[in-house]
Amino acid sequence: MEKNWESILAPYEQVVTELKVKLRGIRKEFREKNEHIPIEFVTGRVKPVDSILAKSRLRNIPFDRLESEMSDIAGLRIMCQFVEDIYEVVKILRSRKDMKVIVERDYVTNSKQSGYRSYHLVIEYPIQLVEGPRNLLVEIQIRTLAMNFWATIEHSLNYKYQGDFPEEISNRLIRAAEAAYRLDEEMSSIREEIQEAQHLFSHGKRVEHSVSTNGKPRKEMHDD
Ligand code: 0O2
Ligand code: 0O2
Repeated sequence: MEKNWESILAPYEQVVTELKVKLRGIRKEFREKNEHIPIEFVTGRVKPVDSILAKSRLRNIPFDRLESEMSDIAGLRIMCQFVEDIYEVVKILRSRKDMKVIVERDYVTNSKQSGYRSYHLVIEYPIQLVEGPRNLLVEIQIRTLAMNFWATIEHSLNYKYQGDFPEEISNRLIRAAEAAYRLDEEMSSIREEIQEAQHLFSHGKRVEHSVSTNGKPRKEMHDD
């Protein structure tokens, strides 16, 4: 019988939407406290049906076990400026009462053979549906902008080579991953300087926004 994927995936769409709002909410909390924001931006997606089917064939996951065995049908990605921010975000997520971290994979300190770096969490997230509550698995990938740059390029090259890179290309990718990591290390070493500059910049923007052309204060606005 033909499966109704739209209704199967609807709860996952809801999870992704809810979590995007919550994770972006964390940004807002830090901004309001005028502290360094460990989250630069958040993206999310529900895995496309053809990718779900391909992965279930590859991993031998029967349809009735998709919910319990495919942990990335709902996926969120959190991008950070600094490596240190990744661990701060992990700490924040571990301490939340509205989700439960059940798996952690630290590919930041233990990069994959490909050169891939990122911190992966699998969480259990409860949602409320008309037919009752359900606990769904969600994969959250946390990485720096440099790690994301590398992973995005490598992922698109994967489409061309189907994971079977010529040796020359995979060596170049490994070197590029090392260069991206060195960039992260350099940025971390001048982190305080950068943060101070960002603090001054965002403070300047707020002052600019709160003074209107006639010099009278007006409603405060914030830029992202
Ligand atoms: P915000 O509040 O500015 O982050 P949606 O469901 O509409 O919110 P959509 O269109 O499904 O989001 O896209 P996705 O892939 O979930 O998230 C894209 C968000 O990431 C967009 O934010 C982009 O502006 C942001 N984004 C993507 N690339 C970058 C980047 O390189 N730097 C920054 N700072 N942000 C990036 P929104 O939707 O405008 O919301
Ligand atoms: P997509 O949607 O195309 O990104 P799991 O698949 O979670 O059951 P696994 O394979 O041990 O188990 O998970 P892992 O390695 O923790 O995470 C898999 C996801 O991490 C991948 O999803 C990618 O998004 C990302 N990833 C892992 N290794 C690499 C890599 O070498 N390069 C890039 N660009 N991304 C990587 P999928 O399944 O590929 O799906």
